[in-house]
This record gives sequence, structure tokens and C-alpha cells, in this order.
Amino acid sequence: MVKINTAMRGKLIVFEGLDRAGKSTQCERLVKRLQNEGHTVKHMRFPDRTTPIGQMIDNYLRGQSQQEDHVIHLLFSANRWEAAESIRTAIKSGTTVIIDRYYYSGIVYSAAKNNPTLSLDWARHPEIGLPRPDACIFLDLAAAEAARRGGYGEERYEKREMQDRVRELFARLQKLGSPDKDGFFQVEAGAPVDEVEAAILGIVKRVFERVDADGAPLR
Ligand code: T5A
Ligand code: NA
Repeated sequence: MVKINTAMRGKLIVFEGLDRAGKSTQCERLVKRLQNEGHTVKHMRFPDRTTPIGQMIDNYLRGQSQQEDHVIHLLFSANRWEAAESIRTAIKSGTTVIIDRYYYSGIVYSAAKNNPTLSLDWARHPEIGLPRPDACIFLDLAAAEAARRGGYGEERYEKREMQDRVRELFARLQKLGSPDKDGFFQVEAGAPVDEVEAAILGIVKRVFERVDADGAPLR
């Protein structure tokens, strides 16, 4: 379905959305689908809880440690920077990289805390220079709907008011003209899994075609 052109660079596609929007479910499906079609695919997620920085983030999210708001923001960002070179290398070698959450989450969740010195704009700065996605697929789901899905409420940000602010800020980030505005695709995530997957495949196909036709390197 998604044509392979081995002479071309890989594509960088990230999934975003609220907690429980279905990002991991859809990332796994997309990775398998592309692999079955013969693409080389690298599947990543942020936070990457396996690195020393990622372990600090994991402790924080599980409520086992405290971090000052700016400090945890910078740790989330650092956790992406430590992977930046490997993402660029993969893309150059023709590997498509699919990521479960990226800097959009980084910016929005920190800004949703309403800390007076941690604005959306402040939060963007440490992310500037990271590999820019060819597409950000935003799985949109009302917070009330997300709360009805399994396992909700176990981690630090999984509270209704926080999720409502996060959803609002994702919308604002998109409207304010994020640097990747053109590559921002919203998908209605309340639909059955197969329908959400079909919508995503349509987007991914267009992104592959656009990037291959354009021939520009990853920014
Ligand atoms: N964070 C993250 C920051 O603050 N800054 C950052 O820089 C970054 C990167 C952890 C937290 O860290 C924050 C954001 C988060 O609060 P995480 O590890 O990605 O981030 O954890 P979650 O987003 O909480 O991951 P979840 O696993 O909760 O959400 P997913 O991946 O969106 O949802 P998924 O696929 O696991 O599905 C959840 C449930 O819904 C069902 C699934 O079967 C599952 O039970 N489901 C559906 N049900 C009905 N219809 C559908 N279409 C469904 N799709 C999935
Ligand atoms: Na997830």
C-alpha cells in the first residue's frame, strides 16, 4: 500500500495525543504494517525510560520522586536530545522512524502546569534543533472518553483537569503555527481501532509520497 523506494531517505512520523488516546496501539500497528510491506522501520517512544535520564523521568511520573517543573521539563527534552543523532542516522540510511510521543507532548504537558515562568513559548526553546517530523499524527480524544479507557489514573498527569488543559494547549500549539504546521494531521481517536488505523494509513501514504517527491533532507 505504501510504496517503497529504497533510494529515498526514511521518514520521521510521530504520534501525539492525550494519555490513553491510542498512540501505542496505533504505533505498533503502523510499524508492523510498514515492516510487512518491506520497509525498514525503527520504533521509538518518549520518554525512553531505559536511559539514566529516562529512569529519573519514570520515577517522577510514578510519583516516586519530586522534580521542580523546569527541571523535569529539561529532563524530558534531554531524553530526546540523547536520541537525536540516532534518529538522524536512521533516517539517512533509509530507515523510517515511528515515535510514540515527541516534543509536542514535551511542550504541552509542561505548559499545562500553569507555572507562571513556564509558558508555552519558554517550553519550546529546549526542543529547537531536534529532528523535525515529516508528520505529526495527533490522536484527538475528549479527556472524558480517555478516562473510560483502561488503566487511567495511575501516573502523575492522569488527572481530568490536567488532561483538559493539555488538550486545549495542543489545539493552541497547532493554531499558533508550530514550526511543523504543515505536517500536523488530526485523527478522531474515539472511533474503533480499525477505523483509526485506516485513517492513519491514508495519511502515512500521502506523507511518503510527499517526502519522496520533494526529495528534501530531514530538517
Ligand atoms: N510527557 C511525555 C511529558 O510530560 N513530557 C514529555 O516530553 C513526554 C514525551 C507518559 C507521560 O509523560 C508525559 C505525557 C504522559 O502523561 P507515556 O509513557 O506515553 O507518557 O504514557 P501514556 O501516554 O499515558 O500512554 P498510554 O499508554 O496511556 O496512552 P496511549 O499509548 O495513547 O494509549 P494505548 O494505545 O495504550 O491505549 C490505551 C487503552 O485504550 C485502548 C487500548 O486497548 C488500551 O486499553 N484503546 C482503545 N479503545 C477503544 N477504541 C480505540 N480506538 C482504542 N485505541 C486504544
Ligand atoms: Na503509550
